[in-house]
Amino acid sequence: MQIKSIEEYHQVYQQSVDQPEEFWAGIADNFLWRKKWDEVLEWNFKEPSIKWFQGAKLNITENCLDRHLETNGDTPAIIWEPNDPTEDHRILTYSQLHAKVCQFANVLKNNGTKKGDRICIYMPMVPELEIAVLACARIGAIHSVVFGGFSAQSIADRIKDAECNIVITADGSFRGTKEVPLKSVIDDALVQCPTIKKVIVLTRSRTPVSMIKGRDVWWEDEVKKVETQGNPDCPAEEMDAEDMLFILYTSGSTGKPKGVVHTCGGYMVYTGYTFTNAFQYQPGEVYFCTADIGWITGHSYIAYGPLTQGATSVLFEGVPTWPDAGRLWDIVEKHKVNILYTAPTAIRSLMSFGDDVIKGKDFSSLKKLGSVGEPLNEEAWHWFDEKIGQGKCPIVDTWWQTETGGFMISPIANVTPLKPGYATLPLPGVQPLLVDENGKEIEGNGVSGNLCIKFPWPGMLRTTYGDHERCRTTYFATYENLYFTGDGCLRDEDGYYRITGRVDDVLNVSGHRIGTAEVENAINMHSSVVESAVVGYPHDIKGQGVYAFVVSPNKHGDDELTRKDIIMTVSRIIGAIAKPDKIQFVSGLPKTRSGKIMRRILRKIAEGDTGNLGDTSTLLDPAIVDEIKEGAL
Ligand code: 6R9
Repeated sequence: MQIKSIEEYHQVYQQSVDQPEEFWAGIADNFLWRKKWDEVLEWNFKEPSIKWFQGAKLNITENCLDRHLETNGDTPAIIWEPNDPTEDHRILTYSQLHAKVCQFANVLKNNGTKKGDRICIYMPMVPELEIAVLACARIGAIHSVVFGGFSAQSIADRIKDAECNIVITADGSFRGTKEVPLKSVIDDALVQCPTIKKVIVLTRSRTPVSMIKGRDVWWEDEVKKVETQGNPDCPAEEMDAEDMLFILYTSGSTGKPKGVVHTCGGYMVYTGYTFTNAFQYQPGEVYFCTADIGWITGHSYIAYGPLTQGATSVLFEGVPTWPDAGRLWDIVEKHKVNILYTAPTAIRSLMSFGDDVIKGKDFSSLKKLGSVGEPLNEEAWHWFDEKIGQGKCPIVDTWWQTETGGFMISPIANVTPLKPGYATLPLPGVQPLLVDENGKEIEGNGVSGNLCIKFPWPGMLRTTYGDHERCRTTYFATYENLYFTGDGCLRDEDGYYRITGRVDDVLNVSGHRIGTAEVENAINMHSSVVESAVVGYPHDIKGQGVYAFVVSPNKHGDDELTRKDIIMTVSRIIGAIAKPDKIQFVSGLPKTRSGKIMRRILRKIAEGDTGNLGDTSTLLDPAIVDEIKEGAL
């Protein structure tokens, strides 16, 4: 599947556009199918209805595990590095991972799980998280992983939306010096979730927990039961290519996160194909993706993609800044990492600690670097290239989304000539285009517009769980017959793509997608808030920070306290990742006569660009703008 030269890239790219079905059938031939497809693709972007490899039968875990056993059973699949560097690391070979996945799949069966059930996973970054994910896939249960930083309320919303019946969690998790009581957060969430019949709890932190009789069981006890049953194997459930594999919730412009649905066949083909190409993975290489499995990057490029290719991955439980800001570099040195895939926010943060923390570290094992989540600014690009890559590693800046399942626009390591700040060229099989406000294609080079995709690719989302109409209106209704990404984009003179950021009301804070409406809803729940408007502003480390304009009568006159209370409310409702960085109290918001908040103006004020606020004549009360400008933080 690997493309080896830029000439070959151009030739294969053209073929993928001219004969997409032949192209994808060729790629899919590299995977293990119980039965091959009757039809490669059937689609329309109107409904939308997208079906890849119809009629094919498979189980993705046979591709991730079983097919490597004979030749690569002793190859490490996971090298787990714990939060605390003084604790021993763990290695799981493909054979061991296979055995553990089968064992836990039997635990799930013993606890009543059936094909098609939805299972919520809320766990620390330990091998058991990956085992839980794969065990679900093994028996055809649909996982919905919720990132460990989300609040009880966010978990409850996700469990209810997907009508999950089982939760898999741990007593607690370690992140740096912090201990997060995961089980206790789950207990708070479950007060609202009568559909949950079982909670399986892994021992990790020894944080005290309360176990509810009949509902809560320990992971270790359940595994012992399977052992005494003498039932180590678990044959993989045969799945249709278009059966659901998982749901992953992500933020959009509206208040409620949506459950993006991926299916078995296309997602498998797409993550495997993109992983092996972009990183040019070679057998024996050690690959380290610093993302959390709670996000799509972890799903596609810690779990499924690398495993389909028999790769060795480092799984890291902790944070890059503990015990000190040299932790990632220590891991690179300790495990002789060859490919490091991380995020601009981490690069900028580590850069800010200066050269002392990288002095004396051994980066010689590194061959390839990668970045994801937000635009990689040039300063960070050069630092990453020079200080970490020692000027000898290509930087693979991968643009993609939860909805796309895998890389869309990305360099191919050592094949695509690079340009700092650019995701470069679409991978073969991906057909991007830029459109103007009216959906008219902007042709040629040296142009900017809204980024759309005009032809399906196997890894794309199929629906949003329980609400297909929402999928249609969000992605397929803005521009006819196009998938709209929500991103703005520049295509330069050479046809290279540079993503400029979201053009909708979605913020990208430290690479995490946060809907402004979601944060506003949370802020508005606070008793001394009348209304609020949230926008993003440039932030040196996080990329974007959260700036909230809040109308509050503030009866007690203690802004500082109210500010803290509001931040606490947002943490409680959504999770710490959505906390406002700045809160400005205002007596009113700039609104049009029809009552619409003029976010354009607030965005400019938050960015500190108040020189030219544009046309304010349609405002109901133009004076409010001066007040907000004066009080800007
Ligand atoms: C994989 C992931 C998707 C949004 C996307 C865009 C931004 C991701 C990027 C990038 C510039 C890159 N984004 N990768 N922007 N360059 N290489 O991050 O998925 O969490 O769904 O976010 O992230 O704005 O639309 P997700």
